[in-house]
Amino acid sequence: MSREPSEDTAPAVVTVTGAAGNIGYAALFRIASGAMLGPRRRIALRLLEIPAAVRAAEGVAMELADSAFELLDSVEVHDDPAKAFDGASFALLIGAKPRTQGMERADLLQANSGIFGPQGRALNEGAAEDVRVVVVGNPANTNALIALSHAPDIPPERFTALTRLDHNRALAQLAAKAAVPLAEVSRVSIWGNHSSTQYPDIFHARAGWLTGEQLAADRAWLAEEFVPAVAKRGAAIIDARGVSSAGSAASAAIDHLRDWALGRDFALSQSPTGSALSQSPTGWGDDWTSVALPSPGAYGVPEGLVSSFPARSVAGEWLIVEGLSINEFSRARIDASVAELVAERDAVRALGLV
Ligand code: NAX
Repeated sequence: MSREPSEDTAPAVVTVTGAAGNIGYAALFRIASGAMLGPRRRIALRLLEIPAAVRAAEGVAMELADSAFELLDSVEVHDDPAKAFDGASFALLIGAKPRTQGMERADLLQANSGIFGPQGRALNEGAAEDVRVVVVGNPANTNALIALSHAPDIPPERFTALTRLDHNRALAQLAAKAAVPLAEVSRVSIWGNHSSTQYPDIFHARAGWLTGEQLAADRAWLAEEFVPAVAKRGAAIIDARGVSSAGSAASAAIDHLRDWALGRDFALSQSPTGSALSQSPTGWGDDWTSVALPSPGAYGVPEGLVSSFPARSVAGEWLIVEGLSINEFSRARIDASVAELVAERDAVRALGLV
């Protein structure tokens, strides 16, 4: 890594890949408006696209200029990862190769390694020392694994994958079920892969006065309605909109990086209902969020696998919530999702991609 950590007074370099795509378009304006790094941090945006979409990304850059964001220091458009990641403190890796009809998993992983391998190397060479990476492009967990394995000089825990959208979906579903405001729902966990095998765990949750055990008492509802509703919400959105989630995915990526960099105190200070919780030393109270990060071997997840855990960001680092009891219902589902991640990791290993 070539650069010193960025200072608060200097603009933060934020690199967004897939910048002309749906999620990129939904994310960039909010990042430039201060939703991610707060109302005082200036931002230098670097947009990375494939050559065929550079013109479209330049159009997005024109619209960003036309929005006259006071915090927006500069916008550059690149098709070269080395230039796009130079000095980056934040990287949203959104652009990825979608699965097309008839494509095998190995083909998908191979195609994405052609994106996330070089991007990992470019981050390794040029990113700022304090770089934080969130992989959004699917298969997000394994793409993050590929990227970090090409970035030996960056601590692996700086590479994360997005399961905050799944977390937010679970919060919304639970608030609706318990008929309480969303701000009264806490302690939900997403485990495993950002895929249909993911496991949204509510056994430790709270919704208003209801405890996790009370919420989960109806096991048929839990197994047949809640878990699939969260895991398959992406497909339901495609069914309704005709295109995949973009606004909610962008919003979740921004939540993820904001909490990671600034902590929960900051998020709550901006929220209409958060003032009481922000009295706790870390700002999290007894709440947490969900993040896919390289496993330290916690909760039986093999070390190094990029898997989703309940976590809190404290002083700029994600800390996995320790000591949660895992019952049989949860164990079976966590193990199934982790088995899928192991299979993906073994496939990329067999192809020599990590
Ligand atoms: P779009 O197809 O609208 O946009 C993707 C953009 O990435 C395109 O503009 C494309 O030119 C660009 N791109 C492709 N290869 C690139 C490369 N090597 N460097 C830079 N840019 C590149 O897709 P969009 O709807 O924005 O979704 C992006 C990714 O997010 C997909 O992989 C999608 O599956 C994934 N998602 C992940 C979610 C999550 O929670 N982790 C939820 C939403 C979404 O499904």
